[in-house]
Amino acid sequence: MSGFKEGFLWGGAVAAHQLEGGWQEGGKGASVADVMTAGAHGVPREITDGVLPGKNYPNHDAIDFYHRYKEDLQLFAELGFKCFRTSIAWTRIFPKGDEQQPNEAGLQFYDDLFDECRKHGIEPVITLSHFEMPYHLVSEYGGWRNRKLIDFFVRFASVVFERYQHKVKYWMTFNEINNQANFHEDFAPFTNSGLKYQPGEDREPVMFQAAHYELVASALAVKAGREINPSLQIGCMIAMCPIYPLSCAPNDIMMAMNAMHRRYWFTDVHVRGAYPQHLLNYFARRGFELDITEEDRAALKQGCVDYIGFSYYMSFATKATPDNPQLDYDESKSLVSNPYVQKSDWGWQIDPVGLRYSLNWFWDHYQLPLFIVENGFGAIDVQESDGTVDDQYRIDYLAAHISEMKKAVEEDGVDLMGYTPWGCIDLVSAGTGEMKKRYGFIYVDKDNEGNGTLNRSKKKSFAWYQKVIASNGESL
Ligand code: P53
Repeated sequence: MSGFKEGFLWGGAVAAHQLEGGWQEGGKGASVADVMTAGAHGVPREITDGVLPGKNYPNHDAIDFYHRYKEDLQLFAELGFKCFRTSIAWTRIFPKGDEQQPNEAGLQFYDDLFDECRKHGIEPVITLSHFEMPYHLVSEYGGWRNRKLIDFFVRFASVVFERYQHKVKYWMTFNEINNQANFHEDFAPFTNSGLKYQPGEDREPVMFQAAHYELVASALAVKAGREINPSLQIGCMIAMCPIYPLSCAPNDIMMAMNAMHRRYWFTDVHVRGAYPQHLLNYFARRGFELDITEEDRAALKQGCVDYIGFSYYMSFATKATPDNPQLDYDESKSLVSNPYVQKSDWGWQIDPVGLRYSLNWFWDHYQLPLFIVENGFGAIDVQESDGTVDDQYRIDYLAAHISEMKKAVEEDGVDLMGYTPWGCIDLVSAGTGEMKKRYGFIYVDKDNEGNGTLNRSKKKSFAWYQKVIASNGESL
């Protein structure tokens, strides 16, 4: 008998900007994703000053889910999905972000989408902000470095909670809010928070300030959602890459502990409604003077999340070095290669056991229900002449991870709500903007340059995942 609970939410996950396309349809405004060009492994996506002629912006058309969602949901229903995780593009509802009134055409699109889900018995699971905030809030307000964004976000959240409260029960506020712990690179600060740094600017306190405003906005949104409808379940969303010590040398252990502190304190604030003391001490040591008011602290306490949603793709490793006596973690410098695991073509360390470890880590720390809202294998798929794709490597990756997730539930007793593998249909990669980095059970005929018919077809993993769901995780 399977240990997954009754009503376990098997499904798949995507995000609006990575699949919808229709970037200017229905009154939609430009988002941060609309000003990012295509990159590749080792070639960062360029963040342009608005939309420039002659550049390749892969999110503009993506896989045209905006027009094809009925066909795609039909395939998800065939897979047996109990739930479907996507996001609401903020720019369809508030095209610039600072309007007083929402855009009805955008609201109608998601009404239709959620009705279509419900028609198939598929529960929508919705992220409010998934790397797609209005670009206007960046160019006019400086992104989340500006406190005004709290009100804009809470207005957006309240409008959609009110509108969809009878169609959507499960929500998350900010996707992978902790990616910005990697603040030395440009991608995470921009996609998480709409931050563009000045040359020479001290980036770290800016990141902490932006994250603080987001955490306050998240808490106020949770509070507003509960007032609108107490049956809503509102969670956070954390990118979990557990950071292992490279060895059992005591300073390697301490280095890994500090690294975990610096990447996962966001969860403490979401769950407990307060900053951990180690972080307050770090702010003091570094002389960061952040705008954190008494009112903010009260808001954080009143908006603790109902569950922890998280992504898991890979684990990290770190070690102490003599030039870093305080064992401070800098994500752009402190990570080392783990000799015990393999890597994907994009250098992501493949570590199924790390998923069991992560589930236990979250459960031990927080005792809140957990939801694996992303997991998957980005790979180059080859379509045979008969249209099939033999993605056995994807089946192997997912089977190994589900098997560890099962141990965490059955043997370790963690409370797990569901599992939604990432990119259940091929879509635009967030990190690189490529189509070539595919995750789906469903192949989409489109290449990096934007050529292709956009036809959908089933990969080998389609029938496999269908059986996994039908057997409640027994048949791997
Ligand atoms: P791509 C970094 C590390 C872990 C997850 O990523 C990440 C990232 C950002 O690239 O992002 C999440 O497409 C994110 C999705 C994204 C997915 O992982 O770079 O929530 O939007 O597509 C996979 O291969």
